[in-house]
Formats: sequence, C-alpha cells, structure tokens
Amino acid sequence: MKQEIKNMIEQYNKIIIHRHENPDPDAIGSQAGLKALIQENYPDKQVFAVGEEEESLTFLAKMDEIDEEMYEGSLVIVCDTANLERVDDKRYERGEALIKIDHHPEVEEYGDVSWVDINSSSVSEMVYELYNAWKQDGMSLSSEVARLLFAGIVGDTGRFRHPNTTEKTFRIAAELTNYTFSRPDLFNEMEKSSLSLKRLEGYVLSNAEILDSGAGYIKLTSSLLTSYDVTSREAGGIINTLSTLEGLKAWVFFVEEEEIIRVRLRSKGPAVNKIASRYNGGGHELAAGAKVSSWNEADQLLAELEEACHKG
Ligand SMILES: [Mn+2]
Repeated sequence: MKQEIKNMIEQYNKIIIHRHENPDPDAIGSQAGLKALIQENYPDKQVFAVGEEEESLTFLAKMDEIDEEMYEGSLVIVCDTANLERVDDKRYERGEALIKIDHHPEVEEYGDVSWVDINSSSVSEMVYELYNAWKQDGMSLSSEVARLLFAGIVGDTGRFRHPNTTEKTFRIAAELTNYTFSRPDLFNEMEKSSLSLKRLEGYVLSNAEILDSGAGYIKLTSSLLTSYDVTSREAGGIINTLSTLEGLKAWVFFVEEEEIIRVRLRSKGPAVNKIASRYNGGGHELAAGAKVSSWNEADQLLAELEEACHKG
C-alpha cells in the first residue's frame, strides 16, 4: 500500500492535499507534513495544501490558494477524513486521481487508492510510516515535517493520554524528538488560550450538568458565546474541561451556531460514534461529532447518550 501511494505520487507532477473541515492539529499536521515531505524529496513537483485557513492553527502551516485549473491532471490526496462530505474544499473532485489516507472507522469508501488504519493514533503517525517505508529509497524527513507530525500525534492522542496511544505511537514520537524543532514552543502554541476562553471554561465548570447515568452535558447558546466573545470552534476546543470529573462516563457539548447546533461527544467507555452517526455525524468510539437542528433534537440525543451510559 505504501509503495502504491509512492508510485502514484511519482506519476503526478501536481499534487493537491486536502483534509477535513474544522481542522484539528492532526488534519493540518498530516496534510502539511505530507506536503512538505513530498516537496522536499521531489523538488520539481508542485505540491499544495488547501482548505479554509484556521486562525488558531496557522502556527503549524498556512494553506495555499490555487486556481481551479491546477486540478487538471493532478493527484489529490485526502488526509484524516472518513467521508467525502467532510472534505474541506469540494474541488477535490476535479483531480485526475484520488488517494484516501485515514484512521477513522470507515464511513465511506473512496479513492482510487485507500489506506485506512483505524489502529493508528493519527494520520500524522501514518505519514511517518510512509516516510519509514520510503526512506530505504533515499527519502529524507526535515525538522519541519517532524514538527508537523509530532503536533498531529500530540493533538489526536491528547498528549499521549487517549487509548489510541500505542507502543508504535511512542516509538514514532521518540523518532521525531531526534529532530531539532522546539517541543516547548510547540506545546505552548498548541495549548495557549485567550482570557475569554478561560472565562468560558469557568462558565462550563459552573453550569455543566452531570446526570445519574454518568452522562454530562453543557448547552452553549450563540448569545452566550457572543457575550464571552468566543467562537463556536473555540468553545468546542475546551471539551476536555470536563474530562477529569469523577463519575463521568461520557459527555457532550452542544454549541449553537447560526443554523445548527454542533454536537461534540467524548467518552471514557460507552461508544458515542453510533449515536453521532444517527445525527449527521460520526467519528471514533470515544470522540465523535454531530449536528442537530433544534434544542429538542439535542435532548433526544442526550437521552441516547444516557442510554449508552446505562449500558456501558
Ligand atoms: Mn486524526
């Protein structure tokens, strides 16, 4: 599979890399890491990373702006995205060939070549494995690529705490620490928080409800977010504020946006991705996302979460 991906990369002179909407450090780290890995080893190729710019992650990488014509005769690689609907920048369809590289449980099969490894902590870990397979052919990996992949692994493993962290994850992370990027600087960037977001965390801690089933929840209306001067995306980023609460089995953040209510689910045991898939979403067993269109529907979802907690 890794050889097949390399063969395809070698066949194309234009390579455009996409990832999922609302990117996280793994989406950007794997996307920009793969871009730089290819670019540094094939300097004659044109390689791009596209998608909406995420302000809080520009310390990792900035996105490229390209014209539609660039897709003609190109290879498109999609990182970290289980289904095509979630791909950021729908122009991915205009490429000549498509590769999927992902670690989410398969939601939709796509791509001329598809490499899905649900046992990998992150796609950043998978990109390192690509390099590992390719290095016998003389490929090299720079400190910048190492920084991007390390960030992706740290992001998706919650700093090596989530159960997706394996011996292989640590081994790859250890390899990456041989490179000369500054880990303290990277951690500082990844963990920095504005005062308004810290204050919203205070609100969440004061107002979250923990039910007898072990399900926890908080409802954040758009007017509340406005009063705290925090975006919906930023609010989603503090979901782990509740993670250490005693007695909590699974929890959900309902974050109201203009037209929908975004749902972020986390769990310490009961699978939450099946619930998410019934509400326009999906994800991992212990971390998933969904969308509902009303507070009534949010309560329905919460009832399903409680049921899962009773069983789990
Ligand atoms: Mn990921």
